[in-house]
Amino acid sequence: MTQTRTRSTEIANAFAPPFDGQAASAAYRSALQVIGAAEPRVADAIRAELADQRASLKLIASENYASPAVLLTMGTWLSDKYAEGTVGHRFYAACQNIDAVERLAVDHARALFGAPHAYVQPHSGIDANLVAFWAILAQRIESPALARASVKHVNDLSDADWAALRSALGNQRMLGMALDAGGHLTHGFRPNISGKMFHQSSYGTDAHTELLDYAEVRRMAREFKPLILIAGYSAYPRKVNFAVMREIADEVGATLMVDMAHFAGLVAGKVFTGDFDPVPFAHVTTTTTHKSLRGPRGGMVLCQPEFADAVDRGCPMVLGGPLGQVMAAKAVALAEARQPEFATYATAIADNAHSLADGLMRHGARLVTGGTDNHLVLLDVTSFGLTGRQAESALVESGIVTNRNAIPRDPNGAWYTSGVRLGTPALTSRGFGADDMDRVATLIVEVLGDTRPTVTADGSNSKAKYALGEGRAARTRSAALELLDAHPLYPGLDLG
Ligand code: DSN
Repeated sequence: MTQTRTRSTEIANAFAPPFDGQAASAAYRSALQVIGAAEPRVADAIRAELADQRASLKLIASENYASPAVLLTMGTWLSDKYAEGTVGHRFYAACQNIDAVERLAVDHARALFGAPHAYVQPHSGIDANLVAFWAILAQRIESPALARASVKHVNDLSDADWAALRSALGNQRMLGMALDAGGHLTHGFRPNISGKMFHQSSYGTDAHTELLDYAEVRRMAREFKPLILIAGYSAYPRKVNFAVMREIADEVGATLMVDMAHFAGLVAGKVFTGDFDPVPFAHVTTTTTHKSLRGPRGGMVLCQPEFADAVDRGCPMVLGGPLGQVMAAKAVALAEARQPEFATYATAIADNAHSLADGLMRHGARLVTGGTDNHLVLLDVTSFGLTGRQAESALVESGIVTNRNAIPRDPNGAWYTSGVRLGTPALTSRGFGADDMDRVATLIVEVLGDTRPTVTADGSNSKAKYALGEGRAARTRSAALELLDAHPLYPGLDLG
């Protein structure tokens, strides 16, 4: 009886977990009442964020919409507990409930990805990468140094041996994908801590095809001899063959680390299988949990057994206390991703990216690599006479939220850029299909085709200022709203 009543209020689209609209509305109305009594401006911002997200086409490739179950799990007293250490081995008492949720998240992660070991404490992707770097350094540099000195713990090293070890830890090499080819700042670039830790070199993409050139990666790896070969990206629109990357790593004695933050959902949903699934090939795989995986904001590390102990020392080595409420939400999201419907969702993400790419190219737009086989498209906006910054702003003004992004060998640098990155995970969660994405492509081209750079006093084009054609933003916003209304965000959720 109860089940029948619950089902009658469940609202779903084909690509998102169903939820009880009445129950979720009641939960959020009550929560906002309680929050509003303490600081009304925060309650207002929470309400406004839902309204804003409902009213725009979200094409930021790294964002998504987590389910109400995932979101509600984060607003609980699991937040109030300190739980440094690992399941069953805590530095604090009374961690039985944190143990329960962390164990669940770990079990779901291992089963979902077929990973020998999972560590679900990282608070973000950067944290997950730091845990991975230090686990690799601990396993490959620190452990042999302890063995050579015949001691078990760093505290037992002589001052001279400790100084030698610190110097060795700070003198290792990392090879990763170049930023303007789609790599990520945490893969050894100077502004990030990883670039200050490692001597880094990066592989780009082929000048003509803009595709990853494995022969070039191999040549560089042989010459550079990195301790860590990193694969993974945040703006490369293609699959990576991880079997080949592992072969290269093995050949030069490197540890293969894959950062699958962007495409974890495609791995979980079996869009990327065989040589394109990183988990069996990488020694260590890192991810965020909030992008295509559609979980709470956070990170995670998967690894082969030889790195498990070192990875589990992530907190307190590089992380602050684990967030019990977020680990619990990771368990919920991973349980959702283990449902067969998640594979349907993941397939739709990739199909939608194809449709978006085809639509853009049909209108004459140039895409980096000429297309996509994952969840993102990198649009070169130079043919519209715009910088990435102008394109990003004109699109946002028209109700289409994207982010500017460098393209390979970008003439406009990393701030203004010459590209816009578009991703389909979020709109797919709303139930958008291939035809809808084709319509979105048309809207994007209409806006960019109707945007002109402002001419500055010296007669050159501004890189930031622009003008949109009369009425363009309003027309596109209204066309976008038609699409958005047909695919409501959190249907049945009414804040009152
Ligand atoms: N911020 C994420 C992205 O947008 O790709 C990665 O850090």
